[in-house]
Amino acid sequence: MTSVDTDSPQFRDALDTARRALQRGGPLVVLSGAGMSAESGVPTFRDAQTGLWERYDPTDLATPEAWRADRDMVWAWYRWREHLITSTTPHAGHVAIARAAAHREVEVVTQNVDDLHERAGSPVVHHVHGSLFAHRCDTCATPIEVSPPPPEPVDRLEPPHCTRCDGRARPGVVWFGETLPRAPWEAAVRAVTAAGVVVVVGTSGLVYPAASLPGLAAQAGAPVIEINPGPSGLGDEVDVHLPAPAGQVLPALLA
Ligand code: BJW
Ligand code: ZN
Repeated sequence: MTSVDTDSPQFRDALDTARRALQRGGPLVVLSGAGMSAESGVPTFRDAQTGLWERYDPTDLATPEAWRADRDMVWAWYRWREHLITSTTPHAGHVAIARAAAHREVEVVTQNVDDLHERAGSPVVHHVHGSLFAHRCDTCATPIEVSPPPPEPVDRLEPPHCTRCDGRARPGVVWFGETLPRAPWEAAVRAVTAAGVVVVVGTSGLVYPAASLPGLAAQAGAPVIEINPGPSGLGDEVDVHLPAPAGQVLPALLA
């Protein structure tokens, strides 16, 4: 991760600008991506990766084509990620967002398929890319309860059968080429267009339609604050960029 000097005058100026933007009335909307979970130990998609991530391009596995080509491999990978996430905990940034909801209206719109915002106590979380834990039949979409994931990564695992048809359990996430679930997507669009201020944290801003949400907020008149230690695909829609890790800057910003 890029190291930043959070004591520099430039960073302090940016933090002051962001704090003033937060003083505007109206709901605070947080748009989070994989970088939000990074300091909890969940690997992102597009940063340099370690371990199992080195063997796979995660975005190659996040497709219906990958599922059709090698279901047992994709299922094993998602089960391993479930295990990984259940062994992590929310960090100070998740907690700061949850605490902010005690004194103002806060809605979280997340691309993340983990449950770290909920476990930190955020009351309103819209999962626009679904959830790792909401397994359903790949054929008839019936929800399917599955056993806990194996504690060690395995190369292949057969997904359980559906009880209603000859389909199999699949993860409840949104793969490339699939439509986003209607209710969270509509809630996300409503939230950003009604926002008083928007904080975008830990996303490369490359995946659509989620990457269009900061622009919608800016068009509707909300100041957009970006927290990301690295560069992103977001541009003019961002009013102030705080180049620091979420766990470090969110507690300072929202305190
Ligand atoms: C830190 C940090 C720290 C590090 N603190 N920050 C319009 C234009 C072009 C293409 C399209 C378009 N509309 C649709 C498309 C196609 C496609 C798309 O966008 N492709 C692009 C890649 C070009 N979109 C879709 O297919 C979407 N569906 C759709 O549009 O349906 C309509 C349709 C149907 C049929 C045909 C056409 C259209 C669906 C997208 C689904 C994305 N799914 C995934 C996998 C989810 C399941 C899983 O988890 O396995 O979602 S892909 C992956 O990327 C995942 C993420 O949610 C998503 C975004 O990634 P994110 O969160 O931004 O993470 P990273 O890794 O990219 O970035 C991390 C960032 O954190 C970095 O910037 C770091 O610097 C930063 N960071 N540490 C703060 N400590
Ligand atoms: Zn079924």
